[in-house]
Amino acid sequence: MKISVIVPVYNEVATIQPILAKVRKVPVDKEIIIVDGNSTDGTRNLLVWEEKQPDTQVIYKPHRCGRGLALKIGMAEAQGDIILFQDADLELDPADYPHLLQPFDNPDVKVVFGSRFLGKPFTESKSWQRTGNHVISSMVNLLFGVSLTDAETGYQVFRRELLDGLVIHGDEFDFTIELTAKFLKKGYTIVEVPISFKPRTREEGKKLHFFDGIDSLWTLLKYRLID
Ligand SMILES: Nc1nc2c(ncn2[C@@H]2O[C@H](COP(=O)(O)OP(=O)(O)O)[C@@H](O)[C@H]2O)c(=O)[nH]1
Ligand SMILES: [Mg+2]
Repeated sequence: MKISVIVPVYNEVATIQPILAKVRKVPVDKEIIIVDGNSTDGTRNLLVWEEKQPDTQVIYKPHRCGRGLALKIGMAEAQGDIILFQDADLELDPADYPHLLQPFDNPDVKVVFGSRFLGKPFTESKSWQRTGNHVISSMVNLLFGVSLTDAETGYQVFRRELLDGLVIHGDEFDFTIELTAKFLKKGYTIVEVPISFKPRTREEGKKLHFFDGIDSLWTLLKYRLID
């Protein structure tokens, strides 16, 4: 089973090398596809070195492209059996890959999400991001009759064959919830496994904003109603 690890990057000069080192340490057969949305902070100079590695391909976009578009560009190049998205910050830990991949031993499993919140009490985190995630997951559960704990996780892992005929419109952070909605609409069961999570601050480079959460709710309603 080969894994296509797709890495969307925008101005991650401090973390791109450490995260790639962590990805390469995981003992699974994989290809790494990095899509840079025209970084201006020196990330590109580092990517020039990274692409010398035989397992790594870098796509440089000449203009800014959002996280969603970067993922779509990466998926179009993917050759693996399983698609896995890896953000270029250090919030999610590649050491969790074996847990994320284990459910695919069952041929009926098509989609696995890594949940930042599964098995942890809601009171553990008080941030607005945690509350926002809870609101969005609750809305997904209500609209689709499921019981997910982290519908907006970065670790959305799935068989590449699911890309056949799949159209995702969102080019920004709305990509994630649109993908979740479309998997559920197609009737796929999403298996959740717990993952570790180290949230970063805006000062450390976080690019997700409150407004992206509002956008997600709107996107969710839209794709519950239309395709
Ligand atoms: N190509 C590209 N990647 C982006 C863009 N914005 C964010 N990213 C990447 O997407 C990932 C997630 O960004 P982050 O700010 O941590 O958002 P969060 O983890 O969803 O809260 C990181 O690897 C970012 O570098 C963008 O406009 N273009
Ligand atoms: Mg992040």
